[in-house]
Amino acid sequence: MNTLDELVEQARAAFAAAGAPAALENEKARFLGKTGSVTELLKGLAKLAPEEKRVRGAQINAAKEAIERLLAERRRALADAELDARLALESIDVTLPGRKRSAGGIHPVIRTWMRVEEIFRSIGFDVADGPEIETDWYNFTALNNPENHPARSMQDTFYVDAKDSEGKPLLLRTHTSPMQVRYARMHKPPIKVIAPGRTYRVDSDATHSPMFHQVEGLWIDEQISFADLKGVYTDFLRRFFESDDLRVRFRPSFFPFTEPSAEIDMMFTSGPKKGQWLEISGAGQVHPAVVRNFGLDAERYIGFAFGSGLERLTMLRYGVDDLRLFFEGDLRFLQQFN
Ligand code: 2U9
Repeated sequence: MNTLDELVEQARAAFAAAGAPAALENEKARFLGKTGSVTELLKGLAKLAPEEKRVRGAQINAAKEAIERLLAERRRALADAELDARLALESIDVTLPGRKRSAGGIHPVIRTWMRVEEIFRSIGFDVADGPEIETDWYNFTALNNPENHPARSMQDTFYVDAKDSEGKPLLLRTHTSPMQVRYARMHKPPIKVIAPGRTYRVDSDATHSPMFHQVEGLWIDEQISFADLKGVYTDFLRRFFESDDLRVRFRPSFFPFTEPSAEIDMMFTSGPKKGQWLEISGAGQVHPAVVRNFGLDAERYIGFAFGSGLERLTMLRYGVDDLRLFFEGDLRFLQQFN
């Protein structure tokens, strides 16, 4: 083997031994760089006679081209190996299950809200809507709440940093009643309306949330009585809880906006809560002062009202024992309702 062939073989061995692109480029410099062996051989040509120079020059160039080919091959092999290694590392397992984008669901309290609307609409009640930020008059005064009533204090009511046209601070409604006052002032009797919605009170513990939901009802006509209220509410509860023999009783109570007032209790006659009286709502005959605030003659018109917490109705219907579950946003809880 002549020295040029040996040089090519040395380059082949050196390139093969280079395990990474950087090492390969170092080996390239040893053969083809400015002071590399091939370059040195080419420099030596200057000393030769013209004929010898031509023959030797061609031989050296052939060796140089062979080394360049070996270098290109090795570069490609190393690049391929690097790509293979990356592909193996980043490979996608196409047999894995896809990431699901799951559909949202209806919150259990909203489900109750929808159910309550459907039942009351079916017996001729309209559904009122209204603002969550209210004036003092609609939330308290129109509902016969005395000026010094504790519910009006900052400890019980969220006040907003803005005033109404009378200069009184606006507030987050503490019940859905103001919607009914607005409705009653805009409609003529007979009035049959429910007002479901969000309400706010400064209260937060295991059984109270600062934001909760209520549904209230108002029925104003000339010839109605507590018996009508009891009939309507019993029908509602039986349909809501899908229990035809559910029992209902009224107990005396007090609210500023009704006189007389009552607590409504109900009792299941089957199921896990069978035989226990459960407080479910409040009710009463609308106070004459409130009827006058609708712009109506309190001697001619009589009104009945009721109110219930949508969370309470939901807890009893589904057997949920902790109010906080409704507000934590835990999908393990919420998914059970969809
Ligand atoms: C007007 C006049 C009277 C609505 C009523 C109740 C009794 C009542 C509570 C039950 C639990 C609210 O969610 S709760 O804390 N409500 O007990 N609500 S009578 O009376 C009205 C409503 C509107 C114009």
